[in-house]
Amino acid sequence: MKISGFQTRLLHTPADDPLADSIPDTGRRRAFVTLEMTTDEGIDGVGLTFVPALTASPVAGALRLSVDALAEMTIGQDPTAVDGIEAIVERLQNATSGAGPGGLLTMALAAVDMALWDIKGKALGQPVASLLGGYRRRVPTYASGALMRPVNVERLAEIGPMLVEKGFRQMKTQMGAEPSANREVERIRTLRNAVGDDIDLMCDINQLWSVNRAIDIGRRVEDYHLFWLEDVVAHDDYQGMAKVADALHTPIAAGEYVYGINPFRQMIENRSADIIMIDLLRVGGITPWRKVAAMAEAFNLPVVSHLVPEIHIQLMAATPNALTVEYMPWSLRLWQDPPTPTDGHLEVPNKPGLGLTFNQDALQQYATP
Ligand code: SMN
Ligand code: MG
Repeated sequence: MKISGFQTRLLHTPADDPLADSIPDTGRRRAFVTLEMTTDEGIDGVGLTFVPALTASPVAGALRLSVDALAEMTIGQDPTAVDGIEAIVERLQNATSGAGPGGLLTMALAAVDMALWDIKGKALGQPVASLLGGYRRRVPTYASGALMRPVNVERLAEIGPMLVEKGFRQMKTQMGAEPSANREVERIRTLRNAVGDDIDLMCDINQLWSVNRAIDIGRRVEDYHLFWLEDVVAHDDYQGMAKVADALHTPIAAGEYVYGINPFRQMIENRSADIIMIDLLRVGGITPWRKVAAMAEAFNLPVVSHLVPEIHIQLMAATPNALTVEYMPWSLRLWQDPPTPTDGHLEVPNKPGLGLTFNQDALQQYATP
């Protein structure tokens, strides 16, 4: 089998929040780049990447061009060969390493890598989760995106129980933007009281605290038993994060901001985090993702996924030390048949490859020329 062609698209979708049932069109957009690869045997592969920005990013077009450039290099290659995906990805990495390992090229590489695994799965008639080792069918998932910083404390108390009603047993909120430590704690107290003690609550700080503030507020919220506190300080302050992790009982999660494999080594060696969060796009795709997960396993650490649950389900299902899939629904409208949670779990689709088909109407609708 040989890769024979590809098509990319740059899309801008409304920055809405379906889990909170709030679909106000604020005019803000999220930018995605989709990849469809074709082979000489009629098997297609799909890939996806996106620009993590809240407004139309000036570099979204450059991301698409990067996917084009990398996909072009795969023409004539065979992802099912003995010298297959690892070898292809290594060539792409080597060809771009002067412009990497972080940034747009890594995120572009992720889309190509995904499509290669999708093609291999379809060629062999197996879900990617099986190709990666196969561990379980269902993985716990948590609601994300509905309880974020702009949501005020009164709305937190309404939306939390709504998510429980929808079947979620775990959900994530955010701190980091309130004017006082008391007001930060108030958010967690309110949400905990609203959902009760049996729901797992995560909280994301997105690097907004100093080490001292993280220890101070972190101690004050320990009474509310958070499942984890995420990115409490600057993502590359490995020693500062370790100080926070050491000072608190609450597990510290981190990892979504780093690119490639090596920063995870720093994070793990420094004992900065108790839970390793891997972003499929920033790590550079499925091929490096599983290496980070295995590195964490060797240190007895669990891993969690960041964004794109429809693709991460394949990886998380194949990973014994995987804890829970972030159900962030941003990219779901791009697919015909994305997996949806039941009883707080996501299940691997009973289809080969990634088990996903682009919704061609959505691709047309959101395409940016
Ligand atoms: C997050 C990061 C990037 C985009 C959306 C949300 C957040 C998370 O840090 O962990 O979901
Ligand atoms: Mg986060």
